[in-house]
Amino acid sequence: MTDTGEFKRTASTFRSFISRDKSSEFYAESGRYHLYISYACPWASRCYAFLKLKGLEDDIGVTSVKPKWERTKEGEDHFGWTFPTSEDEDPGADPDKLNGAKTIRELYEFSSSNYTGKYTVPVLWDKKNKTIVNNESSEITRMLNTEFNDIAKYPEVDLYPPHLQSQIDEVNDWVYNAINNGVYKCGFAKKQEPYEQAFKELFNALNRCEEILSHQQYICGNVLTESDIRLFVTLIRFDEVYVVHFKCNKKLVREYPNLFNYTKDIYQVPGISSTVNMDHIKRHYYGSHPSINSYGIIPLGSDIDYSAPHDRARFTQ
Ligand SMILES: N[C@@H](CCC(=O)N[C@@H](CS)C(=O)NCC(=O)O)C(=O)O
Repeated sequence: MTDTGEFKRTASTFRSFISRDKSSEFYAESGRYHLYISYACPWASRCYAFLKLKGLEDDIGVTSVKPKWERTKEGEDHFGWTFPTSEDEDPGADPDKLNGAKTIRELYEFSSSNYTGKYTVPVLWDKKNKTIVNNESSEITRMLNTEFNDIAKYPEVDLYPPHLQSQIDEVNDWVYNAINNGVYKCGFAKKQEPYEQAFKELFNALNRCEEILSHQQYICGNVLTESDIRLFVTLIRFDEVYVVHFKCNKKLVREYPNLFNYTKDIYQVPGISSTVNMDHIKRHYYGSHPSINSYGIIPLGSDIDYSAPHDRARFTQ
């Protein structure tokens, strides 16, 4: 939070790269890496979506935390991601079988004794060196896209193809600032003016997407790319959470015909629906931010069926 009441996201700290080059410190081997996620978190979910789209489930394990933040250390005020103690404590959340940690915080503390940053997900973990390799989703997705191609079930899937890279980078830039992070800027603003600024930018950007998606199936053309996954993770949370919890209430995604059908289209790409757990999403946001929802009441609406038919096949005919 800045003095002017704006929400500013801090940069990630662990920034090593896994590589397909055998001589590298973090060589892309099957069974060596593990991805810690929260189904609630859009940044973690985009990594999980890449893992599914590349067919890496048998090579990289995944553990999901409990949705609602809890105290991470006795006697301290910090609240964050925790693991359940058994499989059935909180369906969808898994105990940390790999390291026996009770919290994501412990993984950071194992990896760096003087770590002072936030204890965020996603965490990409190296079992061999018992350390966090990387905790920045935009980098993790790039590694999953290219570096595991010798073992991935779908090496031909390229979500960042060379001929679209500059366009993807350009789209990611405004989508990140105005939409992915824009909803957080609306939700966590502590003053009216930065909220209004973020709100305007958000809806201008959504209008821009709506217009682009009126003449092509995906945001960078007629092929699914990284930019679609990045946009999707915010759109799928929008009507259920951001409209209410983050005061993004100019319009619902389902009032935009192209954006809504596009959200359903991406949801129905094989593998993607299994990365969306709406129960975790709602319980996390409404339950973990007492500063903006002090009683933790979870709104009952809207129960949207994203598996319902959509009209996006019109671009492939
Ligand atoms: N730069 C990170 C951001 C990840 C992030 O902000 N994750 C949030 C959940 S959506 C988190 O774990 N927050 C924990 C906290 O703020 O203490 C990425 O994109 O990977």
